[in-house]
Amino acid sequence: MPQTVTTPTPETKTRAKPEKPPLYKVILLNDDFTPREFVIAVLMAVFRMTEGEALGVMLTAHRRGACVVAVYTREVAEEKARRATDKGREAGYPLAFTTEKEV
Ligand code: NFA
Repeated sequence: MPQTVTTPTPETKTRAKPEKPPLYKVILLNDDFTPREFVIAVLMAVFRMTEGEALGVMLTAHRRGACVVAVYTREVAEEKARRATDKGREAGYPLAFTTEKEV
């Protein structure tokens, strides 16, 4: 007679865990030429910030040299940094946004 082997059902199921995508910071860099109001307008348009949020980020970059604007997946971070930097260039300003992988 062949034996019937019953494997106990584990109470906690083990699943292949989808890894979280790495996140990237978008960083606003200070410069001496871009007008404050222009920086605020770009932050509001590209990063969907309120005027108050944009003012805070702009002032932090102005005082400290740089400020983290927001965190996204790599494609979104790079696209937003590029669009925001392009808005400055189109207006003749050296405004710059970079991206940096979160540790
Ligand atoms: N430092 C710029 C000025 O005084 C303002 C600025 C802030 C530019 C943050 C770029 C980033 N007009």
